[in-house]
Amino acid sequence: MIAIAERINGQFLDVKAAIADKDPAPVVELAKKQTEAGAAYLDINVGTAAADQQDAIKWLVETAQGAVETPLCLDSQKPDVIKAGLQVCDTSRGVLLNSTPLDKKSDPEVLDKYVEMANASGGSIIALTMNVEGVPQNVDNRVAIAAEIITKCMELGMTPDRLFIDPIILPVNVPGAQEQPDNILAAIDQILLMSDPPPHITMGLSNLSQGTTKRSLINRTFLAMAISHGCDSAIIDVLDEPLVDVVATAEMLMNKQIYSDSFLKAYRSMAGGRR
Ligand code: THG
Repeated sequence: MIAIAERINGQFLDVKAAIADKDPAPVVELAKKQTEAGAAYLDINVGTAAADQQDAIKWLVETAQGAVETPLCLDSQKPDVIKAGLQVCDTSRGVLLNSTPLDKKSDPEVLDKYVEMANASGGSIIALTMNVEGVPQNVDNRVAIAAEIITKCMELGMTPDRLFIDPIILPVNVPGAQEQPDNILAAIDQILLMSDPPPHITMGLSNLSQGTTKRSLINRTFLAMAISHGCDSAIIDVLDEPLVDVVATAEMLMNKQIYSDSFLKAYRSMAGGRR
C-alpha cells in the first residue's frame, strides 16, 4: 500500500492557522509524525481558506520537505497551484501531482497540464474519475472516464505505472449515496483490467466517513475491502493506528507481505519500499 498521509491540509484548523501565521512548528511536527507512522508520501493541500494559494503551497512544501526526506504529494485541483509547489519542490525524491479530473468546463486541457508537469519532473499523477459533468454516480461512467484518462496519459507518454486513478469516494451518509462504496469496488475491478501494467488505484479514504459517528471503523473496513479488490494506495490518516494495522493485515492476507509473528511491526518499518 502506497500510503499518502492526509494531515498537512488547510482543511484542519491547526494547519490553517499555521499557514496564516507562517508558523512552521505544527507542519514540521506533522511531517515527522506521519513519516514515522510509515507515510510513503505527504499530501500537501493548502485548503480553500489561504489568501494566496500559490504562496501558501510554496511555504508548505519548503517547510515539510525541510523537516523530513519523505516525498510530497502536491494536492490541488488548480494547475497553477501545483506549478507553484513544483517550483520549490525537491522532485529528486519523487513527487505525486494530485488531483486532476479528465476535463472541466473552465479548463478542457487540465489533465494534459498535470501530465506535462509530471513528465517534466519525473513524477506521477493522481487523476479523478470525474469530467465536465462532475462525479459519476454509477459504475459504468466511472469506468468509461478511467479508460479515457488511461488513453490520454498513454498518448502523452505517461505509462500506467506513473498513473494513479481515484474513483472518488464521497460521504456514505449522504442520502442516496449509500450504494457508491460498492460501485467503487466494482469500478476498481474493471479499471485494473484496462492496461498491463495496470494503473495504481488510490482514494481520499476519510471522505467516506465525514459526518458519521464511527469514522475510523468505517474507514478501515472499507479500506480492507478496497485492498481485496486491488486498491494499492490511499490518502489516509496514517496516525490512526487501527487503520494502519488493517492495511498491514489486509496486505498480508492478500499475500502482498509475508506472514511473520511480527508482521505489523515489519510493515511499519518498510514505508520507503512502498513508493
Ligand atoms: N481524492 C484525492 N485527493 C484528495 C481527496 C480525494 N485530497 C483531499 C481529500 N480528498 C483527502 N484528504 C482528507 C483530509 C481530511 C478529511 C478528509 C479527507 C477530513 N477532515 C475533517 C472533516 O472534514 O471532518 C476535518 C475536520 C477537522 O479539523 O478535524 O475528514 O478524495 N485524490
